[in-house]
Amino acid sequence: MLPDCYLDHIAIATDDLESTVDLYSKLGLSFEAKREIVEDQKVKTAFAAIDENAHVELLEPTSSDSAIHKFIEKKGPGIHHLCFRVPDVMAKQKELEAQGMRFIYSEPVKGANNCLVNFIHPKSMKGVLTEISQKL
Ligand code: CMX
Repeated sequence: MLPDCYLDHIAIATDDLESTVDLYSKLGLSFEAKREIVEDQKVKTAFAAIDENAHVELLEPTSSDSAIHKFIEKKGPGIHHLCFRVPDVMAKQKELEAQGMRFIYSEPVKGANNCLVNFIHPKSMKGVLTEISQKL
């Protein structure tokens, strides 16, 4: 049985999705053919499975006001966030907010791969932007 919280993906910000797909493919990862544009987040994504649960997610900004564009401008391409799968994202958000953690959105929003997601601010997670996600 799966635990109540497990790694879903490691997200990497890039300014060139396809050349980064090529790079990680050289390591031996197999990317899904699908590329998804997440309109709410202004990103284009590519996923490769690491094991039966965890993936690498590559993120390319689709607009200059995307959080990913801002991140790359400031820090350059690199690891952007970790995402953990939970059974109920709103319940987990309420539980963590009650313990003082700061979320980016007041309510979960739509993420890639038909998921409901929210992000814990890096300041509440020792410098790591952390997404929680629930499969719809
Ligand atoms: N990881 C760790 N720290 C980060 C960070 C990241 N990815 N992005 C920003 N920060 C840090 C900054 O360095 C800054 O730290 P200091 O104050 O010590 O300098 C602090 O967070 C605040 O940064 P900021 O520049 O004031 O804020 P930004 O405008 O860069 O916004 C954040 C940061 C996290 C609020 C914003 O990126 C956000 O809303 N993220 C959630 C949505 C998102 O990331 N979407 C893209 C992924 C979508 C997907 O997976 O589908």
